Amino acid sequence: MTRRRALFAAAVTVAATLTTAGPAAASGTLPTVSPTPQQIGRTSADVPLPSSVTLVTDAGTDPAAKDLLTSVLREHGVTPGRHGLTIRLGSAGKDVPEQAEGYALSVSRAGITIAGRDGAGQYYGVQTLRQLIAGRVVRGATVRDWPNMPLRGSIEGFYGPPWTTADRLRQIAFLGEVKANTYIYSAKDDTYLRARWRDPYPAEELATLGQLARSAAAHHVEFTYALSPGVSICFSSAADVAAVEAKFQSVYDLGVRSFSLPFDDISYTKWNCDADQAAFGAPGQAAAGQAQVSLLNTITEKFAKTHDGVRPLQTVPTEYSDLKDSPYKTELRTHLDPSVVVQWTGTDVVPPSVTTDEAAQVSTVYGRKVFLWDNYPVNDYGQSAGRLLLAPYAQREAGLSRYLDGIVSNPMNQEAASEVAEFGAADFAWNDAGYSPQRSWPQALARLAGDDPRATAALTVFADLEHLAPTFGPTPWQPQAPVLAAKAANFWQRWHAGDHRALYDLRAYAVRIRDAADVIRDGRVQSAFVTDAGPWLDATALWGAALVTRLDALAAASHGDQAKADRLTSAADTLVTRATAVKTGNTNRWGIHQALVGDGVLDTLLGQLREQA
Ligand code: LOG
Repeated sequence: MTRRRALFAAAVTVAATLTTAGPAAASGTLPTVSPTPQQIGRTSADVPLPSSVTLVTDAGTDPAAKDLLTSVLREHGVTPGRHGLTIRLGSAGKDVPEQAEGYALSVSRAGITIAGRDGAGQYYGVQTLRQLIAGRVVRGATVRDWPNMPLRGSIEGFYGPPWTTADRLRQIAFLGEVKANTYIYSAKDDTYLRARWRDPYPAEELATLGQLARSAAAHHVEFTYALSPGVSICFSSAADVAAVEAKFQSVYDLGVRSFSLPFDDISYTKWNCDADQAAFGAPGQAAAGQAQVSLLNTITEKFAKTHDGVRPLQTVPTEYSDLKDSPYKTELRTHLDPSVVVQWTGTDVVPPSVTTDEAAQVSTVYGRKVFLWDNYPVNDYGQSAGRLLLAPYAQREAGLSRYLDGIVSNPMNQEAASEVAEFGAADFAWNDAGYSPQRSWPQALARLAGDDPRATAALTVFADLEHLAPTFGPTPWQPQAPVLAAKAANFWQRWHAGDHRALYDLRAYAVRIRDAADVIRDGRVQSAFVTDAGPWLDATALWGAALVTRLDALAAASHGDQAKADRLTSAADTLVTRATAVKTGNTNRWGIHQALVGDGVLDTLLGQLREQA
């Protein structure tokens, strides 16, 4: 069997295991665990959760995993102690997968065992156990699981207002929850990372970074510190190289063990100092490659390899979004230390899809696996002005784990709203063969809605209206409002065929649009998401009310009450005017903009309905 077919077969096996999964309340079924485990089976009856359990640890028990287990148990009113059901958490155990970060979990009446290949594996075993608890029972199951890609998570790499510390702490906790292990701190407008990269941190900034680093460690997330000196560095200056080292040292001292030197979005056809002309020759692609390689190799030798526990250095090359070989890439392929991890965004910066063929090509030109910097759901560019990007993580081909070191998603300036797409990215990076947007997206929405079924349904309606995923060109890679568009098409077909009941079906959905904001605000939806989505929720309520009113106008007209129809038409016009006037906050690089909702679908439908009434 070829590798491709093997992956396909694995995907089918996983899907087959999970087709039996259903609502947690139904007996005999397993809840959907996310990210999709490599192997999971229903191997035992449910195990009642007693009020006290015996927690057995060993010398290799991971402290973060133990803390998580303790807090999960306490959330369910269970006291970890010396009586009751035995829960073992540690490094020893049979059937532990050999892969890094892997774990084996078994739940039966004889006890619960979580054994990790390493600390992260134990932590992920507990994250899975958390999802197997349903009310007062733990679903009897056996899991063997490991990630397909070693690096998974997010890169705060956008332009515009950087995240706050609260955003970052929330993000780090979220990443741990979805078994992602990487947060790259690379905000474009964080002055100490780019414009003022040489300047040492003031004490207060260092204290905040220390807090983030500690939180990351507690969630098994590698806080990756990314310094972007390319805007002004003199590559041949010993003082500048020392400034990079000093900056890295200052965060190393806080416990940071992962570092990056990104060279994206700089000019590589001019030098920042005359000395570089003497050292590397006339400016140009090959010379820029040489200069960057010299810095990356020096920092690898003098910093990464001389400091305890430091991970391989990462970089973003200046050519990060194409596949073609070039003098620049030849320099990196030929001379860059093989340990250095190279990022790539997929084609065209915001790619309409990422295929295994492309990843294979780019790994050949860079001479190593690449680390995908995935520009979704970032919304810092012109085409995304006025948008929240809430579509599923999609169009990434199963099999990418063969060519990728990992995936980090570049999120929106809106942290909590970004978790919808990031959830999918983490799921895909864990198990690309088993990934399904249709299964993962509802899970992501349910999680944000605090598993509140009404709020999840409302969030699903809302997310359909924020589904457009733009590219740098005119053509989106995911369409706007596919569910509403299908309902509108179905409505017109039936309406023109004389089936006037169609109006009531569409009206029922219009009511759901109108009420979505209230349901989301009243439900158990994460409050940070409600804040992020505020303007778009306000606009949705008005657009929904306009749609309901237009449909009522059409109903009145079709019953021959034209006066009522006219009154309603004018009321709907007012609602449309108000909906169009709802603006975003000044939260993004594109500034204050109309908060777009279902644009191209909802407004078109309203226009068509107006003509009929
Ligand atoms: C930037 C990134 C930005 C993104 C989307 C990379 C490697 N760099 O074109 O900071 O958020 O596009 O606008 C970028 O993607 N360059």
